[in-house]
Amino acid sequence: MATEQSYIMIKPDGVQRGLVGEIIKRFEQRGYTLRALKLQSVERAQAEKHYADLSSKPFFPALVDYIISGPVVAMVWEGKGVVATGRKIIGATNPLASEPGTIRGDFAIEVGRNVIHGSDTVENAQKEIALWFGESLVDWTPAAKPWIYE
Ligand code: YYY
Ligand code: MG
Repeated sequence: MATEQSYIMIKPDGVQRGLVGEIIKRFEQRGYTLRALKLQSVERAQAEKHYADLSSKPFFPALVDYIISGPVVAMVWEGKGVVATGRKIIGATNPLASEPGTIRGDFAIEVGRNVIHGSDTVENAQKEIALWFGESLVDWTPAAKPWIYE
């Protein structure tokens, strides 16, 4: 049975613009299982760790300032193919290149205000989940599981 997990985070613009419910709905309705969720302010050091791979990029300081500019909603979603499918649900990094029907394609215009983060590989998802949640995921079995998986 699938246990793949992705770290999904609604960025401060998504929270400020009232998109939390809409974004959660898209993962929930697809059939993915919510394993952890919290609204939190982000320390600069935490944002820098999360985006450590991008620390040499010219946009890194602005990216960190953006992520710490207001509360974020941190989540772990689980299910078959959730990392790659989550990226499809989210859309391309630059919202102008994101297809309509994706979260960024429906709700964003600029790359520096692209509403949501999603892990890009299973390995990075595990690192990000450890960074944001440690071991504190909720273990539960959705009643709908046999209606989503054969
Ligand atoms: O995984 P994803 O969020 O789609 O893109 P990344 O290449 O990992 O970059 C992380 C984050 O950095 C992106 O969501 C917005 C920001 N960013 C930027 O501000 N300008 C760029 N040219 C590229 C990325
Ligand atoms: Mg990324």
